[in-house]
Amino acid sequence: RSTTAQVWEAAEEFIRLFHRENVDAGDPRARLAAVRAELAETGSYAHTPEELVHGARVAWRNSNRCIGRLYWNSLRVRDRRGLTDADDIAAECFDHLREATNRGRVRPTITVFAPDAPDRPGPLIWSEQLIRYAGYGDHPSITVGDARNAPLTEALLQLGWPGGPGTPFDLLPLVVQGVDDKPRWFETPADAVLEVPIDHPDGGGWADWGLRWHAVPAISNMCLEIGGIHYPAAPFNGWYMGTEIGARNLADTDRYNLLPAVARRLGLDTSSDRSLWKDRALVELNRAVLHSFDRAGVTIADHHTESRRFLSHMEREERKGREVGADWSWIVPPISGSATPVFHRTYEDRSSSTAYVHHPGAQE
Ligand code: HEM
Ligand code: NRG
Repeated sequence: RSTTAQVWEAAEEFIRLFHRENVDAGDPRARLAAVRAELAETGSYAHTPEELVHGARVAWRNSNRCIGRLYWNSLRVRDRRGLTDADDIAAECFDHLREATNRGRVRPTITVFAPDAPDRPGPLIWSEQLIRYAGYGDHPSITVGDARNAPLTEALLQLGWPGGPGTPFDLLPLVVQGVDDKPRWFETPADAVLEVPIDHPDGGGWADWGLRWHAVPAISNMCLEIGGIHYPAAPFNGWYMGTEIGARNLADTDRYNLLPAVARRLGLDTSSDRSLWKDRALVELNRAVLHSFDRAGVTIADHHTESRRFLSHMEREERKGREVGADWSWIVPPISGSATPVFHRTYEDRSSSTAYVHHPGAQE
């Protein structure tokens, strides 16, 4: 919990930044006085709709781990700060998915629910993302589905979810904890989720394998902090970079662990690491992901393009007199790092009080 003095410090910095970056908003003095008075009286203050929009965008701009920041200023912001109840929040999350998916032309979007109040925490979304696949089993080597989501799957079963059909790609319900309530689960409507079947451009029976992934990554367990105000439920999405799916979700040994199966399908010699069968399988799996999203008409970036965009972003920001923070170990793509320009330099990992922050104890 922050003291009023800490909230004021962050608020003052944010309001000054807002007025500096939005010259139409005029001189900040009147607004600063109003915020100070509201803080003194209530222990909190309410952002104007314009401050909320800019704050959510600046928090994206400040996301040191995100390579996709070139378009930070066009984030669509859905202001749902009036909502505190789980069923309203779940319904708005599903509408968020429909609007953001946009039949495949993915639109970066955030929905902001009620903030923490001084005497009462705001709502919380337990699910790491709005769309997650179940993981059944308590050890990665025996899990059916996504082992990363085994704890969430277990929590759902404890909450009375009957379980899905048991495929490797069962959609989990969304878990939402409203204000003054216990967590509740909500079955995700099929029409809110677009999925892409994975096929390979050279054929070889990949389509019959039944691999798939969802079109939209929507992180729902980070807290949006703007000028000292905390929005604990504020799910956001952009589009995927192919490597997130092809080099991590489907490939990591503690996720779908598919490299051995891909290598077998390609007829590679897996008897020695030195045949580089893992490397070759990774490349083909990533080709399959990009090819499949393209064929389905779903927005996806490749890591070469997204790396170039990130360096354009840095140049543009620096021309505007703003320093860009970044975390090398998250920015560099998980395959072919040195073939992308983001690899060949260093970054400052600076922090800001307007940011997306992991809840203590949440999955990173
Ligand atoms: C992380 C790409 C949009 C905020 C990442 C990562 C990638 C990425 C590749 C690293 C993920 C990982 O290794 O697991 C993109 C692309 C976008 C996009 C291609 C397309 C528009 C957004 C938006 C926001 C955002 C709209 C917020 C408004 C973040 C944050 C992280 C992140 C906070 C770090 C997550 C964590 O700590 O777990 N992004 N992103 N990104 N991105 Fe983006
Ligand atoms: N690697 C995760 C998603 C993390 C965020 N990535 C984005 N964010 N592209 C995964 O599901 O693979 N975004 O807001 O677009």
